[in-house]
Amino acid sequence: MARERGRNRPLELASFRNDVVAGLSLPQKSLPPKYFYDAAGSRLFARICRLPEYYLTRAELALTRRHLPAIVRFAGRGCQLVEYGSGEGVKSRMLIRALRPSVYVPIDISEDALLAAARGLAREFPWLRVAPLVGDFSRPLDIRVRRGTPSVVYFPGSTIGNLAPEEAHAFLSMSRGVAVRMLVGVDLKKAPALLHAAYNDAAGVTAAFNLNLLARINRELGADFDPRRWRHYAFYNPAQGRIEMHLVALAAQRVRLGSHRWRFAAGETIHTENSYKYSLDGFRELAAKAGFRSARVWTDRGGLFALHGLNSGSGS
Ligand code: SAH
Ligand code: AVI
Repeated sequence: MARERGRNRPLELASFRNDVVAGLSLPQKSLPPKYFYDAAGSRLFARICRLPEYYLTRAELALTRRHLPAIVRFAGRGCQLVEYGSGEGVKSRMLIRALRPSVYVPIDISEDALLAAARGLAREFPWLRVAPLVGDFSRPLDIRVRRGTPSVVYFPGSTIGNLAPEEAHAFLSMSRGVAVRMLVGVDLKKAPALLHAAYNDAAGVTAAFNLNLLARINRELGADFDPRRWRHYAFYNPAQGRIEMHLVALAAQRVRLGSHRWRFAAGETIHTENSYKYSLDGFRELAAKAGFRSARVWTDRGGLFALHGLNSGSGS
């Protein structure tokens, strides 16, 4: 298994610290969702995917299984497959088996989860060249693909929904430099009650995932958040078309990180994640603005989730 490490720990820690300090200094305190995914956060996310309320993973797996021959015809067997936010690689397996890519480049910010998944795939598919890349897809990455073989970007899970529309636009524009075709998994707009349940599961796993962010800031940056004094809060914001996740201070408190101090009033929140939901046309419009033509779209029988097949506007 070829391996590229795009990481430099002291630099990574410095940007984590800078992002936390900047986010907690805003009028609406906020933290970037990419920091959910340390080893503990990735394990919690894997549990979220198996929750009865979290329909997203099951719906996307079902639609991929159902439309696999058409998806493979669209992507093209033997392509170079680049996957952003690959995580555990549950959906990747199905695609790899059917597509037989010449190389598979999974990219993820969560090093432990990425390398464990890459090792598992390399064992399961001995014929496959797996070239994992630890990195942040919100920045330009040095992705080594060969000229002459079409590259296909796979971005499942509705991770694109965690980007604000302008960030999603920037991401798609950047991907045009890598891919002739894209397969993007997108959660669809639906009844708010279903969305609410998916982000407020009865077992409290999503709450633990959200609260782990404070524990991670303590562990890695030496802050003194008391996670017991915070509560998970997630709701659908219909005007913005997104689920918002926050952490609510249960009482007035102060938090310290090195020389930085923040006061929190009782009930004040830290905004930790957005999860945008798109109509089919809403996503097509976003893709078109970034220069992609929507060629195909596949949905599950319940109409919960969509997989968009996009062509880069160059007609390749
Ligand atoms: N694709 C999987 C996992 C989705 S969870 C699925 O469909 O189930 C989102 C994944 O994206 C996680 O593995 C997380 O570590 C990764 N991720 C989140 N933000 C990232 C970023 N900025 N750069 C790279 N990976 C990121
Ligand atoms: C990774 N991402 C698409 C998930 C989502 O649904 O927005 C992250 C998540 N947050 C809470 N539950 C799951």
